[in-house]
Amino acid sequence: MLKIKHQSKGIVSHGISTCAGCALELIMRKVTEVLGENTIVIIPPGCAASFAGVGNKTALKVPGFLSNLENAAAFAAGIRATLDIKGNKETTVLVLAGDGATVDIGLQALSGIIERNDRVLYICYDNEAYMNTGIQRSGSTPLYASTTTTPAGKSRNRKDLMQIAIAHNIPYAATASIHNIKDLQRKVKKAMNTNGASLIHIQSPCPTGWGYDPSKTIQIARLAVQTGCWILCEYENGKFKVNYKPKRLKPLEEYIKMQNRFKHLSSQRIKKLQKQVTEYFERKCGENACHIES
Ligand SMILES: Cc1ncc(C[n+]2csc(CCOP(=O)(O)OP(=O)(O)O)c2C)c(N)n1
Ligand code: SF4
Ligand SMILES: [Mg+2]
Repeated sequence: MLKIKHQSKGIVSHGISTCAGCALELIMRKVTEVLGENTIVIIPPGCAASFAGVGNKTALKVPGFLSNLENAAAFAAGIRATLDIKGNKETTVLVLAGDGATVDIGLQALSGIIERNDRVLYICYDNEAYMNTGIQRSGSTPLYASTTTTPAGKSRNRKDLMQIAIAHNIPYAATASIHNIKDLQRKVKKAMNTNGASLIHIQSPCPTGWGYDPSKTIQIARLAVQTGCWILCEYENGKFKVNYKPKRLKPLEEYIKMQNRFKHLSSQRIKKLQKQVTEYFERKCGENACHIES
């Protein structure tokens, strides 16, 4: 069973300026609860920058840097190399980056740390758009989701970050969801103990950008997994496994009807999206992995 050290609680202060119901705040609290105080955090610009603080005040009890959007992983690699030269193997170097910083603007630096196998834990909190600058579409925005730069719905599929990491044969990579904190913390523990690069891709529901009631964040996260829109999986020692395969996927509509970013969808588009989600799920889990509830 996963044991969390009590002294590592409370690394993130209260009164953070994230929006009400923001999943990112919960992610930050639950990740640092596992990592403890012997951690250095690199955060690129984005909503997570609110943890780095304003002026001479910070919201974190651990040291860190606000990097550029394109080079959080390179910052982390430099810090890791310095710690290694000093003989410090214990400190965890963590990157906490958004999806834009990860799958688009910082992808090259991320690829670099995986190729060199730098012992850095890279966490991508994925709110599925460039939220901090006004909800612009990113490479991780799902098909048909409306953003300020795709008001009629995005016409492209999202990038598959796990697949990108697997193509590099990363020692450890996983996806996680905030509706299952136990699974998330188990994966953080594994990643922090990996002797090389590790990646955790966590879906981070965003009431402001997705347009839903802030009290529904956990429900939305759970529905994403139950409908197959977010697949819980791991890649370890060259082996891929899906952690949760529901016998029946819930219909996609249960997930998207709660969010304004999908409210413009015609029934034809919902059908197309359902087909895409089911096919993707089957590819990951093996054919006929599950049925759709009717
Ligand atoms: C090279 C570069 N381009 C654009 C920006 C402006 N910018 C700052 S934060 C941000 C959004 C980042 O999006 P994401 O990484 O998804 O994090 P989120 O805001 O969604 O938390 C952008 C575009 C920048 N800082 N650097
Ligand atoms: S815009 Fe979204 S991700 Fe950013 S702080 Fe608000 S709820 Fe969180
Ligand atoms: Mg984002």
